Amino acid sequence: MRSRPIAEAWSRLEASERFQHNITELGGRPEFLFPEVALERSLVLVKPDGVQRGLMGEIMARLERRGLRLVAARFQKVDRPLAERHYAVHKGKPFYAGLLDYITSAPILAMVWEGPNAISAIRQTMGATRPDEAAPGSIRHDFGLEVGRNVTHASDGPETAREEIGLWFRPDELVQWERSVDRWLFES
Ligand code: DAT
Ligand code: MG
Repeated sequence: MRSRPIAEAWSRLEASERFQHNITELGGRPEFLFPEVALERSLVLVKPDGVQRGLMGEIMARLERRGLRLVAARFQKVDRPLAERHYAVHKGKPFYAGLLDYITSAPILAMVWEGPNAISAIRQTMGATRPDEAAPGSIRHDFGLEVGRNVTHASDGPETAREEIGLWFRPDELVQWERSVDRWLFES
């Protein structure tokens, strides 16, 4: 059952405060408590292959057209320590060394996007990890062939998103803004 007074109080909070509440008090699952107002955030990377192949604009366009809202963006090189922290969960796997070499090999575009159910929506737009298993129409299907050259990264859950956004961006780099079309995209 939806709780309108709580939702109204929630909607009066600044977006940055909402995000704090999302990730701390609500255990990263605000949609259970506030299904009509929760916005999720996800880190998105256009990896070196995507940048080199001129796909940054295409990937941003797909996320924009989906209705997601850009929160932060930075074009940068990735040093080894950042790569190791970002992919710490994969340490020890056979592909780990190659993954670090790949992500540090050339500049990437790091972004944060937000929207209702942004994490699952963005993973869906990216497609499965292996391009040969990604759904037709997804980015990894449409622009990739090999798992080690799969064009993009996106956070895989609320907790991962919180950690990754904190790793790649300072809080003051996250831009809180509204679009006049938001009411046509976000139900409340
Ligand atoms: P995702 O990027 O879809 O979250 P992941 O977190 O399982 O996938 O793996 C991180 C990256 O590591 C993935 O985008 C590509 C690479 N990778 C994963 N599995 C691999 C494998 N079996 N061989 C080579 N690279 C792999
Ligand atoms: Mg992953």
